[in-house]
Amino acid sequence: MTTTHYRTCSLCEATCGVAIEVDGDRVVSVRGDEADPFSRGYICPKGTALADLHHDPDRLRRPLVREGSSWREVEWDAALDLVAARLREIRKAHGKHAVAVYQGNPSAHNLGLMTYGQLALRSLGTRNMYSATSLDQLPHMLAALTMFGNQILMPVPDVDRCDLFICLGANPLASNGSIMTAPDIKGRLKGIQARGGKVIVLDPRRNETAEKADQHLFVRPGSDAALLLGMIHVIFAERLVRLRGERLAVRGLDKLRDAASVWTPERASKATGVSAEDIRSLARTFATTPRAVLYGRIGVCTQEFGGLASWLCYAINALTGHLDEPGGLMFTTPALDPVPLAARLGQQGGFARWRSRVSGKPEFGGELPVAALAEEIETPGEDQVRALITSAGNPVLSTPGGPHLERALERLDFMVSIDPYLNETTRLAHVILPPTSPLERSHYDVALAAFSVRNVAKYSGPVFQRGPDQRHDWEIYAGLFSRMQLPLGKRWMERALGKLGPEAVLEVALRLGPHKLTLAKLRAAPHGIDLGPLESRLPKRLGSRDKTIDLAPAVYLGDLPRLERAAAPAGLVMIGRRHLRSNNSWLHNSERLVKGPTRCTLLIHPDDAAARGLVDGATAKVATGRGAIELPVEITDTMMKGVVSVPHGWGHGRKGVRLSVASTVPGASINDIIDPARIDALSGTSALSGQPVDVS
Ligand SMILES: Nc1nc2c(c(=O)[nH]1)N[C@H]1C(S)=C(S)[C@@H](COP(=O)(O)OP(=O)(O)OC[C@H]3O[C@@H](n4cnc5c(=O)[nH]c(N)nc54)[C@H](O)[C@@H]3O)O[C@H]1N2
Ligand SMILES: Nc1nc2c(c(=O)[nH]1)N[C@H]1C(S)=C(S)[C@@H](COP(=O)(O)OP(=O)(O)OC[C@H]3O[C@@H](n4cnc5c(=O)[nH]c(N)nc54)[C@H](O)[C@@H]3O)O[C@H]1N2
Ligand code: SF4
Ligand SMILES: [Mo]
Repeated sequence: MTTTHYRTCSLCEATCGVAIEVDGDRVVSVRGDEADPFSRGYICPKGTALADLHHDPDRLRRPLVREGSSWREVEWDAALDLVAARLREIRKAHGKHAVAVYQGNPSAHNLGLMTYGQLALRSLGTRNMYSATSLDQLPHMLAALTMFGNQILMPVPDVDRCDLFICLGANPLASNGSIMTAPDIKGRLKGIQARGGKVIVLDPRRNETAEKADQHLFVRPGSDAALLLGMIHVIFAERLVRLRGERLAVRGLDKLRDAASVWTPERASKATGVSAEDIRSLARTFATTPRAVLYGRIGVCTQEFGGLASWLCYAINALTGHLDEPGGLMFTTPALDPVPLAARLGQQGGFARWRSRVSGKPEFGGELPVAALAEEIETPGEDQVRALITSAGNPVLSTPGGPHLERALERLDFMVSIDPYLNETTRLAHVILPPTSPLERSHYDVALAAFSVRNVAKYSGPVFQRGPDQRHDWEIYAGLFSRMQLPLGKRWMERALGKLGPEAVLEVALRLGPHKLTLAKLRAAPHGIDLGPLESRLPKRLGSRDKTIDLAPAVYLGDLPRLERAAAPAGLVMIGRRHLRSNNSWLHNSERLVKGPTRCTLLIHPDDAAARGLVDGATAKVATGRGAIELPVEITDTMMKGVVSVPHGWGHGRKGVRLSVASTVPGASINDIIDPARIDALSGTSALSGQPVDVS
C-alpha cells in the first residue's frame, strides 16, 4: 500500500510543491504537485533527488568522533557531552570570540535552523560569525539596509506582471531563480514574451536564460556598476527620471546624478564592452516601459564592485518609477513576516560596526566576511579563533582559497560539523553531528517565502518519523546549547522545545503576521495557500525612521573613485556557472544527477582557444597565483572573448571523504585557484568572478 505526501522541495529557492509516494519506509516516486497553487506541478530534475538523498547509504545517521584518521560512531548523549565540554573549555580559556561559526546555504531551507538554530548561535556572542552570505547576497542586503532601512528588505521582481525583464548577472534557467522565489521561472519568463513583452540578458556568457531571451549583450565581468552608471547618466541627461513623488519620498537624487555625471555611455562602453548605443537604448527602453524591472543577482554581487553594482540595481528601478509598482521590483507581504520580527530582536542589521581583528574587514549583520576566517584561525593573539562550528556548510569547496582554509582548519583545537555527510570540510572536524533528512522533518519556508514573487504560505509535516537515534538540526542545537549553559539553551528550553518543536515559533509568528494565519489553517491546506499577487508596500514598510528611500547612501559615494580608477584586465578572466542538475557542492552523490557528460569543464571562446592552441576535449591547465587545476576544454561562442567559465562545487577526490558516487566524478574545485584576497573592498564579499587566469 502506498501513500502520497504533499510538501515543498527544500533543495533550492523555487519552493516547488512535490507529491511524494511512499511505500513503508521507501520513497516510490517524487512528482510535481499539480495542486500546489504556486508551482502547479513544475519540478526540476533535482526534485526527484530528494529520494536519493534520503536513501543515500553514505548519508550519516549517527554521530561520528574522529580518532586520527578513522571515525567511531557514538551515542548522541556522549557526542553532545563531548562537544559541549570542548567548546566550554575553549570559551573559558580564551573567551567567547575564540569559538567561530560558519553557516552554509541549506540553513535557509531548514525550519529548525531558521528559528531555534539562528537564535542559539547568536547567543554564543562571538564576533567570529561567518556564513555563505559573504559569498553571495551580502551586497543586496547592504543595499537593502542603507537604502530601505532593513537588511532583509530586499525587493523582488514582479515577473508575472512585467513587460520588460532585464536580467543582469543571473541565470534563472539553471538556478531556478534566487532572491526571486518563482517555481517554473522558465514558464514565467515565457509568459512575459507571450504577452508581448521582452526579456533582455546582460552576461559575460550567453547562458541558458539568454538563449531563450529576446536580446543578449555580453558585459565584461565586474563592470556592472559602470554599465548601470552609464544607463543612469542617460536617464538624467534625457530627462527620463520618473519618481513616484506622490507616494514615495527619496533622498540623494542630486548625489546620484553627480555620481553618474562622469559615466557617459562612451566611458561606460569602454569599461563594459557594451556599445554606447546599446547602453542608451537599454536606458530608454527601461525608463519608458511602464511595467519593467531590472533584476540583478549573484553575478552582480560576487565581484570586485559588488557593493556599488547592487546599490545601482535598486537605484535604477527607483529612479524610473519601477520600485514598489506592479510589474517592477516589489516588496513582499509574507505570512510569516521576518521584517518586524528582525526589528523586534534588534536584527535590522548594521554595517562596519566593528572590523575583523587581522585585516580589518567590515562586519555586516553581526557577521564577518568569510574571506577573513583562515587568517583569524592562523594569526596568534587575543581572540584568535581556536574552535569552529560548521553548520550546513562546506567552506573547503565553497570559499576561495579552499586549500589554505583546509590547512587552517587542521590547526584548530576543536572543530564540530553539523552535517549529514563526511565531505571535504567535515572530514577535518573532530566530531560530526548528522541531522535528519529533509523528509524526516517538518517544513515551512521562513526565509524564501519572504522573497517570493507571489505571497504564498505552505507548511508540510514530515514524510517519515525520525528514528529514536536521530536528531533534527534544532534538536542538536538544543542539546548542545543546554549543555553549554548559554542563555538560550537552558535545560527547560530544551525540554519545552523538545515537545513543541519549531512549530511553536512558527505558530506565534504566523498569528502575528499580516495574513493572520495559523498552523491549523496551513495543515488544512497541504498544497499551500495562495495569498495573492505582490502589493505596493511603501513607504510604510521602510525601516528608516523618516520613511524615505536613500538613493545615494554615503557608503557607496566613497567607493566611486575606486571604480573610476579600475582598468579592464589585459588577459583572460574566469567566471563561474551553475547547472540545473547540481546544487553548489553537495548533490553530487546522486547517481541520476551526475550521470552524463562531464560538467566540470572550461568554457572558452574559439579565438581564445585558438590563441593558446587548445582544441575541444583537450585538457587545459588553468593557473593563478594560488595554483592550477586541470579541466577538459569546451570551445564555445557562448563565452565572451577574454572570459572563461568553470563551475564551482566540484572536486570530490580529496582523501577521506565518504561520498562513493561523488568522489568518482571527475572535476576540480574552482576555489582551489581563486585568490581569497580578491574581495569587494567596500562590502567584504568575496569576488568569485573576474579572477585573472592563465590557460594553457
Ligand atoms: N567559486 C564560487 N564559489 C561559490 C559560489 C560560486 O558561484 N562560485 N557560490 C557561492 C554561494 S552562492 C553559496 S550559497 C555557497 C554555498 O556554500 P556552502 O553553504 O558552504 O556549501 P554547500 O555546497 O551549499 O554545502 C552545504 C552543506 O550542507 C550540508 N547539508 C545539506 N542539508 C543540510 C541540512 O539540512 N542540515 C545540515 N546541518 N547540513 C545540511 C551538505 O551536506 C553540505 O555539506 O557557495 C559559494 N561559493
Ligand atoms: N541548479 C542549481 N541551482 C542553484 C544553485 C546551484 O548550484 N545549482 N545554487 C543556488 C544558490 S546558492 C544561488 S546563490 C543561486 C544563484 O542564482 P543565479 O544568480 O541565477 O546564479 P548563476 O546561475 O550562477 O548565474 C550567475 C550569472 O552571472 C554571470 N556572471 C558572472 N560574473 C558576472 C559579472 O561580473 N557580471 C554579470 N553581469 N554577470 C556575471 C554568469 O555568467 C552567470 O550566468 O542559485 C541557486 N540555485
Ligand atoms: S526547482 Fe528543483 S530543486 Fe528547486 S525547489 Fe523546484 S524541484 Fe526542488
Ligand atoms: Mo548562494
